Amino acid sequence: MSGRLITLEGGEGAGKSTLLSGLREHLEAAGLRVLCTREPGGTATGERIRALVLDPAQGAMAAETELLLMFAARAQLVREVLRPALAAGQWVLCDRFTDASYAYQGGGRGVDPARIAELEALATQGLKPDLTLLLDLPVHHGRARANGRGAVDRIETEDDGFFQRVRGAYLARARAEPARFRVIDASAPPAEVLRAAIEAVDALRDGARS
Ligand code: Z5A
Repeated sequence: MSGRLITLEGGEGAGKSTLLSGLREHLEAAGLRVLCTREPGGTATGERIRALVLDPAQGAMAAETELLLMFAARAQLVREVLRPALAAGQWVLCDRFTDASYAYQGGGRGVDPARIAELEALATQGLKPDLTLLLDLPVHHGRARANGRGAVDRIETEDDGFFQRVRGAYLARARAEPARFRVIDASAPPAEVLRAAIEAVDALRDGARS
């Protein structure tokens, strides 16, 4: 039996981590084996790449360098964690995946999406999420939430224009693949965001059973 890959996406402060723990509880209560992971990261190699790519002390980084580092971490995660977990029948909740590269490095930094697609083919070996939950909210709203946390990573130092382009790229991807994406209003209270996500996940479970 093969598992399912569910990815959580959105701008900063959208509430992915909050939603992830609620979804995990829901799926485990339904008797499924759940694995939670994140990008960049999720493996020893990936976590070292994360520390490098998000370190504010790193200063300016070429867009291509940033993109390659994201995909280096992803290639490791796919081989070391995602493929084995899915093959063992686990349901994987992943905090960000390839859509984030199209949104941040494509939309935000202006890298040609055709170049990103080439790296996607190499790094993911055709692995696509079964469901992507896009937590959407106005940029200023998400930034206000994230700023409340204190420490700011290297990418969070970008201006509002960057994050508007990120949001636009995410929404364009959701429009292009409506069967895979579920766009959720992330400005709603946490319980409502979780309810909308559970509805989408349960539809996937029903599909998996039939
Ligand atoms: N990145 C990239 O550029 N390219 C790539 O390919 C990949 C990633 C994979 C790390 O991501 C960075 O890497 C990210 C994109 C880039 N950079 N930026 N910016 P990350 O996911 O680790 O970091 P993040 O985007 O900064 O996530 P976050 O700020 O930690 O947000 P979150 O997990 O979505 O939110 P949260 O921690 O659940 O909630 C934030 C706060 O809001 C917290 O106080 C909550 O209690 C509160 N909250 C949550 N939900 C609600 C609702 N519904 N109402 C009110 N308050 C809420």
